[in-house]
Amino acid sequence: QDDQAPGQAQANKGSGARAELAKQPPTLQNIYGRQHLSLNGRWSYIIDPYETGYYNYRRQPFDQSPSGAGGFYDDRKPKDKDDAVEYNFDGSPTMAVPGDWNSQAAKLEFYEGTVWLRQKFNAAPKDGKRYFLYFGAVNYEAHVYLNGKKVGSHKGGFTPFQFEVTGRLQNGENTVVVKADNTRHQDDIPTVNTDWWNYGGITRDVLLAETPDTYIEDYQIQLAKGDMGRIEGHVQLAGAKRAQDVTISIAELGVKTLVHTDANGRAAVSIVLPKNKVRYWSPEDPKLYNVTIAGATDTLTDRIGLRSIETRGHDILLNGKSVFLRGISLHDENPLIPGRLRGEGDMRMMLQWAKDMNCNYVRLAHYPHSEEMIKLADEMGLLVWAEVPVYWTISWEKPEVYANAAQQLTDLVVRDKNRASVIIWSIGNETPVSPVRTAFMGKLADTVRSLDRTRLVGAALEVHRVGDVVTVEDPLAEKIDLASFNEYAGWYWSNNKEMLKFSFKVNYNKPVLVTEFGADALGGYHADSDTKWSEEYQDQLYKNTFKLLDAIPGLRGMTPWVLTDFRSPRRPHPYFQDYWNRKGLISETGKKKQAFYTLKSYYELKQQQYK
Ligand code: GCB
Repeated sequence: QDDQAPGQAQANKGSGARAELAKQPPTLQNIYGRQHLSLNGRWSYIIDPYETGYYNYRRQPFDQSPSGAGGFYDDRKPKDKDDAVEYNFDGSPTMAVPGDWNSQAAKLEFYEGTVWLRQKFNAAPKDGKRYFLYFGAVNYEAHVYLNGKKVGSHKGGFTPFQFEVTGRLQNGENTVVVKADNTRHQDDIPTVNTDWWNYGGITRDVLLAETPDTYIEDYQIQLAKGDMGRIEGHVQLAGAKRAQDVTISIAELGVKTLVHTDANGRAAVSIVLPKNKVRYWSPEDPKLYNVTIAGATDTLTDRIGLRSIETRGHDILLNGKSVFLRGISLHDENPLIPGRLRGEGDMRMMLQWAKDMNCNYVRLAHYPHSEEMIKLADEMGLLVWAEVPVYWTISWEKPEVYANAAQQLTDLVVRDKNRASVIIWSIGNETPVSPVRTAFMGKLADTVRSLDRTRLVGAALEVHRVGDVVTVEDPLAEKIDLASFNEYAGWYWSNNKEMLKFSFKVNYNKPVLVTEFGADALGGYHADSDTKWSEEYQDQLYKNTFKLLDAIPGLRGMTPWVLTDFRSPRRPHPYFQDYWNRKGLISETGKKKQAFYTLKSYYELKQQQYK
């Protein structure tokens, strides 16, 4: 496979990697379905605010010097008593990986900068096998070294990346060192200004995957657009013997289809499904089929749901039937730690809370959540809005910023394209209307459609208010499938007493999704419903909001802001906030606020209406 992963090309540019590092095969589809060794666990770490382990005293990167040596990634020990080394991973503290660093050491709570992390592992590389060092996510920039040699770098805090390390693994002990840097920059995605904690570190799984010499690199197995009787997709092999016979089978449906990959390793897949046998995936029946892809050299199994999604006028049709999206927004954060979700238990807790509220849908804001989260949504029966961190005021005019955004979007779609739960790709949140922004976001919409024609494209738009009339009008709305917008009546604008004066005017014949509304409430703080920060205020705001939104023709769903309280540096009020955004329906101690039950009752009604 000669193709260079677009992500890797972009990531390596300007990041100090040498030319030979630039060529990396595309990220493996279905990493968890592969033979792999988990490198999760306790990693030793060194906090390095001045990047002493990366630059020499003339500020030149060690890894670009002729020897490539000198950085902390050498993991050096003094040779003798007359040798001084100013760092030592042995004897340095350790932290859990996956895990953000902010929640693991008091001195890292507000830290933004470089931390070095080291892990040792044993390997026994076999001839004829290929090895990939895979990271589920590192926020934000990662430089990765194996046994003292650089294997690559990556930018972007929420998407997976990998480096092929075939021929670089040692028999026996190996050392992997990661320089993780969560410094914010105006020209990154996201930019400097957000309303969430800038959790740094290796926040998702690290795996060493093994594949055969010629392996299944990627596949797409989903219902064809507009045809519930047929699967359409592709299979992509990589390696010397990439022209092969490959069978795709779904034993439970009696399906077995043979394709032949071409000289580039690619084959289109089209499978006619047996009539009246398929159980279509839905929140009520999240049926997943075991799909096996088998070539002469490699076999992979995935659990895949089959469902269709489309819009018609105001309706969202799931498997041909109009649905109301009973949703909630959530961050990738466990309020109880607090910190990033670290594993399946955390993820189940969050999604179960959504289900307890009678949700059939979640907005995974404001960046890609983990692959495991999406798989759980598949399994638990929750529809998903998946998003990239094109949030607020991006540097719209710079081509490299666009390239970064497009790359993160591409990596998200490539990773999750086989997940039935994902019905909407969101290209951003509350981006301010202007010609450059609309050109930027319009191109993102085109990009996502070129990658996946089967799902809907959304964006959380802003509204504008003239007097009491709230209008949804944005040239970007023409490019997406939904009239989807955030509104803060009763919180940022006006109050509970007066908010019912507002009316909404949506100028599009598209399904209306209210992607956010909400109010802060400190869990356990009780007052009357006119007192901001009280549970009663939040509860009343929800009741008022249902009245306002139910009056919008075409309302087909909502994702109030937000499932749980979450940490934000923008929220310093000492009593009510203490660096928490309190719009959660569940507090940071896991207690359900009053509005939780109000939303739950409202969703019970909607469920009846759309039965
Ligand atoms: C918004 C943002 C969200 C914030 C929220 C708030 O409009 O999309 O990220 O956290 O408002 O609480 O202000």
